[in-house]
Amino acid sequence: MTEQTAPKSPVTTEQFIDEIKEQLKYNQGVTLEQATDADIYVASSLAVRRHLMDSWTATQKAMVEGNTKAVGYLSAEFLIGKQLRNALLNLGMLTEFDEAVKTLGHDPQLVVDAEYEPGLGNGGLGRLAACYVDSLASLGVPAFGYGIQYKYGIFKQEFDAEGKQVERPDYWLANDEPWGHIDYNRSQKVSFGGEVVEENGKKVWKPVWSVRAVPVDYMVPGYASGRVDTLRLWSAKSYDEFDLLTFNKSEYLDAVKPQVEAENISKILYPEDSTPQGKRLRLEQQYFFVAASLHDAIRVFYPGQDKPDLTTFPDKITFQLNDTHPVIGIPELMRILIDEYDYDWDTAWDITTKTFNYTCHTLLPEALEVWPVDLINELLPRHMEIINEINEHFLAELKGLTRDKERINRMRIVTEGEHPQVRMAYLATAGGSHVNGVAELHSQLLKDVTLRDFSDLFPTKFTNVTNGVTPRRFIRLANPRLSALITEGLGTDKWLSDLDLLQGLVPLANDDEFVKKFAEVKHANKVAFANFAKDRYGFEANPDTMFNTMVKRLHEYKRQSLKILALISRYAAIKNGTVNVDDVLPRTVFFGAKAAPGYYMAKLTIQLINNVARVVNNDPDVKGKLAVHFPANYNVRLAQHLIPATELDEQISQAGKEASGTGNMKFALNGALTVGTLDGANVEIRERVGADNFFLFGLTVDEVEALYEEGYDPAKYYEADPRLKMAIDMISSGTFSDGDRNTYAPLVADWLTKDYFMTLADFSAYADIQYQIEDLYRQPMEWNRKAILNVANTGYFSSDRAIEDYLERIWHTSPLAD
Ligand code: F58
Repeated sequence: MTEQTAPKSPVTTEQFIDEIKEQLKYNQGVTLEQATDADIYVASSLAVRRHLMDSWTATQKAMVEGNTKAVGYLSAEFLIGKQLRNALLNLGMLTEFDEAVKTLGHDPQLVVDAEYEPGLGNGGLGRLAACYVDSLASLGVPAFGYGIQYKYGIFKQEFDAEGKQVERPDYWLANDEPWGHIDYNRSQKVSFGGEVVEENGKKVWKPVWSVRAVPVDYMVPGYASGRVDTLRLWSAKSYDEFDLLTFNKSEYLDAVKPQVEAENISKILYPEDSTPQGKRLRLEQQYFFVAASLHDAIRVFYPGQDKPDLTTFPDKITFQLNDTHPVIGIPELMRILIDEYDYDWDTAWDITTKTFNYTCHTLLPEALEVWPVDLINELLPRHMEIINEINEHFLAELKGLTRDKERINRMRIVTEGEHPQVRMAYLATAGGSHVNGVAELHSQLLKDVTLRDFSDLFPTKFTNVTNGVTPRRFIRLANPRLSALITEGLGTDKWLSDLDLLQGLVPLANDDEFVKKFAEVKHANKVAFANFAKDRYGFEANPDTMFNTMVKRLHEYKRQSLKILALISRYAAIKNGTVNVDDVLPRTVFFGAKAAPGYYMAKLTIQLINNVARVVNNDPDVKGKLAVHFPANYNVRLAQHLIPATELDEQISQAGKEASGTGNMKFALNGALTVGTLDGANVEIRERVGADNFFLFGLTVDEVEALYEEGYDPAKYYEADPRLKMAIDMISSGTFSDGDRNTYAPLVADWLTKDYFMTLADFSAYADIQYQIEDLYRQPMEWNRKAILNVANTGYFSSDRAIEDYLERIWHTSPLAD
C-alpha cells in the first residue's frame, strides 16, 4: 500500500457545526436546545455521510467505467462495529468533530456512545469480513461486501443470579440508524420452491414463492484513499402481489403463509459459532443474499443490457466465498447463465469457476456444512439438478485424473445412500479457482487432512492467506495513546497505511526512555479501562496488577477451561498455603465470551467462570492478589477498550484446532505478550516476534495426533499433577456452587473421561509457564521491551497485507487509478 499521511479534514470546525445544525433542523426537526446526545449522534453521522457521498459515487463510476476488476466479498456476517468514529478517522475529521460537538454543548464520548453497535456476526469470521472491506477501500480497490442486514444481530448476553448465560434479543434497529441507506429502487426478486418442468427442450424452474431483497447500503470509507466502497446488506421484504380473490378462505391462509414468512429470512443471525445447524431458514438466508448479490452485480456491470456478454463477467468482478455459507452461489450462477442467459454448460462452467474463490475458516469436521439433498430439492429444485450435474461432471473429470475408485468416491460432492447430502466445501473447491486457509498451519492442514484428496489432484488450487486486522480500528481508534507514541517514535504517521513501518520501532526497544513511555501508555490504558469498567459494569479493577485477558467465543477447543483450571489451582494454592501469598504476583483476569445458546458444555463453563469470579473476588485471603472479571456481552466495543489495556493475552487452543485467530494479532499489535500454543496464526506471530518474546507451551499438532493414536487417558494427568487434582477436586466439592457437588459434574466427568481437546494433557505445561511469565513481569523494563518488540514485529498482520495477498495471488486485480 502506498503510505499515506493522515487525511486532511474536508471541513473546519465551524463548518461542521453548521452542518450538524442543518441536519438537526432539516432532517430531524429538533432544535439545538432540544437535542440529546443521540440527536447529535444522528445529525453528525448524516453530515459525515454527506462528505463521503462524492467519493462513493466516484468510486462506483470508476469501477464500472474503468477496467479494474472489482471484488465481491460474499459473507453471511459482517461484524462492522460502530461506524461514526471510524468514518471520522478515515476522513480526517476526528478533531473537528470533537471541537464541534463540545461547542454545541455535548460530550463527544457520550455522542459516540449513543451509536448502537451492529452485531451482525458471531466472531472472528464476521469481524474479518469487516476488516477486509476496510482494507479494500483503504487500498482503493473497488469492492462490494455482500451480506444480510439481520434485524436481530448476535444475542445480547446477560448473566443471571447463578452466573448462567441468558440470551436477550438484539433489536439493534430500534433507534435511528443513520448509516444504512435503504434503496428500494434497486431491489431483487429471490424465489424459492416449486418444480422444474421442461418447455421446448429447456429446463424451466417454476418457483412458488418469492421474497423481495432490498439492499441497505453502508459506505465503507477508505483511510486517506479518497475511495469509498459499498457494503450492501440485503433485507427481506414480502411482495404484496397476491390475487386474494383466487383463493377461498381455507386456502387463503396457506397461500399467503410463505409471503408472510418471507420477511423472516433476514430476521435473525444464527448464533452458532462453529457447528452449523442444517436448518431450512439458514439455507434460505444463504440463497437469499447470494442470489440477490449475483443479480445485483450483473445489473451494476452491464447497465441497461438485456443480453449482456457474460463471458466477461469474471473480468468485471471476482467473488470471494467467505466460508461455505455463500457456496450456493456456484449453482446459482450456473442457473443464471444457462436458464436466464442461454449459455451452454461448458461456457457457464468456465465463467463460474473463474468467478469464485473459496476461503475455509475451520478445521473442525463438524463445522463443514452439508445440506440434505431433500431440503435443497424442496427449496431450490433447479439448483439441486445443477449440483447433481456438477457432481457428475466432476466425477468424470476425476476418472481422467486417477484410477483410485475409493478416492473418487470420497470426493463426491453429493453423497450416496439413503439420505444423500451435498458437501458445500467440496462444491466450493470444485467450483472455484482457489481455495485458501487463513494461516500457514491451517492451510497446510487443509491440504494434508481436511481436503487432502482435492489437494493431491488439484495442487495448484490451494494456497494460504494469513488473516489480518485493520490497524485503523484496532490501533488508532482503540489505542490513541499508543498510536501517538508510535508516531512519535517513527517520526511519521504513515504506519497507519503501511504497517510494516512498525519495524522501525525495533531499535527503540533498547531505548530506556522510549520503553518507559511505552510502559506509561500501557498503564494509562489500564487506568482508562478500569474507569470504563467501573462505569459500565460496576466492578473495580486495580491497574497496578497484571491485566491478563482471554476474550473469544466460548468453545471447548479454545480451552477457556484450561485457563479457569489454572486459575483455580492458583487460588487453591494460596488458600492452602502451598504458595506464600507474598510471592504471588497480583493479577486481574478478564474473560469475555458468548456461548452458542444450545451449547451445553460451553454454557456450563460460563457459569463456572462467573462463580469462580464470585468466590475469588469475595475472598479476603486473596484480596489484592487475584481478581477475576467476566464482563457480559463481549463485543467489538469492549474489545476496543480491553485490548489496549491488556498485558498478557491467552491464545491457548488445542494445537490444530484454531484456524487462525485474529484476536492474537490485535493483542500483539497493542503491546500484549501472548501465552499460547503452536496453533493457527500463533505460529507466525511467534516466528515474527521471536521465540524469546512469546510464552509457548503445550502439545504440538503432531503430539496431539500421536496421543489420540496411542489412546488418550485424561485421568492419568489428573492423578499426576497435584495442582490439577486440587483444582478439579475443588470444583467437585462444591466450592463454586454453594456446596452443591452436582452443578459442574458434567464438566468434571468430561475432563476425566473424555477431554477431547486435551486440556488436562496441557495443564502442567501451562501451569509451569506461569512462573516464567511472572518472573518476567517482575522486571517491568524487560517485559515492556518484549512488548514493544511484539508491536514492532507484527505489522505483517495488517489486513492491508492480507488483502494485498488476495489481490496478487487470488483475485488478480489492483487499486483503481487515481
Ligand atoms: C473463525 N471462524 C475461526 N466461524 O475460528 C478463527 O480461527 C479465524 O481466525 C476466523 O474465523 C477468521 O478466519 C469463525 O468465526 C464462525 O463464526 C462461523 C459462523 C457461522 C457458522 C459456522 C462458524
